[in-house]
Order: sequence, then structure tokens, then C-alpha cells
Amino acid sequence: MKICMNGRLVPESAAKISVFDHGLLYGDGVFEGIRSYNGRVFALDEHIDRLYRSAKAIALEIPISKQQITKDVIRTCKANKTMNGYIRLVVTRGVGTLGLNPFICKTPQIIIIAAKIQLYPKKLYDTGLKVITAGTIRNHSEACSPSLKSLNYLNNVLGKIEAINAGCIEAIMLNQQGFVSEATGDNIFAVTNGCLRTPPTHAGILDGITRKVVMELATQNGYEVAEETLMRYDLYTADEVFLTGTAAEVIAVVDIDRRKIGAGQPGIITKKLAKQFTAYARSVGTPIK
Ligand code: PXG
Repeated sequence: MKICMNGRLVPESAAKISVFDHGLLYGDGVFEGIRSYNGRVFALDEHIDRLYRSAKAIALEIPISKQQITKDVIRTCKANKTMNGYIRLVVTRGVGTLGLNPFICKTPQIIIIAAKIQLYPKKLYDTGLKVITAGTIRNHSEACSPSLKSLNYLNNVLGKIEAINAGCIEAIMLNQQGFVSEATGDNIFAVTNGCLRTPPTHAGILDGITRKVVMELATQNGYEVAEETLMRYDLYTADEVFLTGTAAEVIAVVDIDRRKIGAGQPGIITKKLAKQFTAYARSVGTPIK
């Protein structure tokens, strides 16, 4: 595998960063996870925009232009023949000393990995997911905003540990007010009486790119779509619940905290939107050439 390190394609064995990189020492950096389908990168501009917004939020100046990073992503996909894969774009604060001060780190490290994607088992798309609500609350927006896709994902990892320990793959996280925020790596929707509801960004969520596309598809289908504060009550009593994300795409949730959601199987609207999203994602994107 060839990795793009600061604009240079190097073999995986040579793709190394310093132990003094603040990305490692403090989780000081930002990232994106992007998909390619059939030789095209899905929503590349949106991901790159979000990367630069995350960087801006932590006062990290990415030393190259969006156009250049776009070219580097495509070049890395080409070099690895990543026609259907997963692209990880990482920008770390760079090398510093053992001390928090980010401003002594002079050179951010820009890393692009174009690899295979690890998906949820295919069967789960037919049966739906069983999830729990985690005891670990989602980061407070005024502490480390969930809108900021930083290299510090411990909050999400703690949620994931709870899920796995409970025999589930995913956990739903609540915010400091007890409202639903999102899953550990996916956004969440509840469907009630044909109306889709999803927590607003101020509930402490990542402003998901898949979430936005699904909201648009649902609107085009004539469904009412609302960004609304949701409580666990709203999930437990929904007709359908589903998650959206770059890796998961659209996947049904059929059980939360051992309570059956709706009929206990993927709902009609979830299935329809999953199908439409899958088709849409494979029909657009920036060509790898
Ligand atoms: N919430 C969180 C906390 C996320 O990390 C999403 C929602 C969905 O956002 P998008 O823009 O992807 O629809 C994410 C995305 C990984 C991986 O390697 C994680 C994500 C995406 C791709 C890969 O774990 N998280």
C-alpha cells in the first residue's frame, strides 16, 4: 500500500510519524473518513470542507489548499487502485515537545490512506442492529464540540466499549441534558407516523454528510423531515429507527436497550431510504483518474 505523506506517496513501511507528534501525544488533529464507489469518491468536497472547518475550530492551519488536498486524495486512490474503498484523511498538529502548546508545532502532518473498508456484517442490513444507550454521555459542545471531527475519539470509544460489553455493535449516546445525540460513529433518525426526526446539531452531534443526503432524499420522497430534540422515549416509541454514516450508509435499528423498536425488523421507510442512498452514492462523485 502507498500512503500519501505531506504530498509524497511512500510505501506503507516508510509512512511513519514522530512520537513527538501532538496528534499522538494529545489527539491534537483532525480527520475524515470517506468512501469511494465504482472509481468515484463520494462527497469529496463536503468531506474536505468539513476537514478544514474542524481544523479551523482547533486553530490548525492546513498548509495546503483544498484543491491540492483533493488532488492528493485522488492520486492516492489511483496509486492504490482504491476504486471501492475507504479513504482516511488525517491532519495532525505535527512535531512538538512534551507540553500542550500547539503553537510550537510548526508543520502539520497530512496523511492520506486509501484502504479497504470494514463494513458491518451484511446480515445486519437484513435483520437490523440491536443497540444500547450508553451511560457515557456525548462530549459537551462547549468542551470539545462533537461537530469537530478531531483525533480525540475517546468519548466515542468509551461508548463503543459499553456497546461491545453489552453484546452489541453500537451504542446511542445521550448529551448532558439527557437528549439523544448520535451513535458512536453514526447519526440517528427516528420515524414516527411517516415523519423523520433527527437531533439538531446543537444536540451535540457530528453534522454528518450521510445524514444530510438522507434528509434530502426523504424530503424528495415527500416525507416530513424535522431536526428535533429527541428523548429515549421518542426512540422507544418510534415506528422505525435507523443510523446513517459513511461506513454504515443507512442501517436499521430494531432493538434498543432490549426493547423492540416498531415491529422488531427494518421498517419500510428505512429500507426505501437505504436503497435510494446506496444507489445515489454509487452514481455520483469525483472520478479517480
Ligand atoms: N457521528 C460520528 C461521531 C461520526 O464519527 C458520523 C456521525 C457520520 O458522519 P458521516 O459524515 O460519515 O455521514 C460519524 C462518521 C471510522 C469511521 O473509521 C467513522 C466515521 C465515518 C467513517 C469511518 O470509524 N464516522
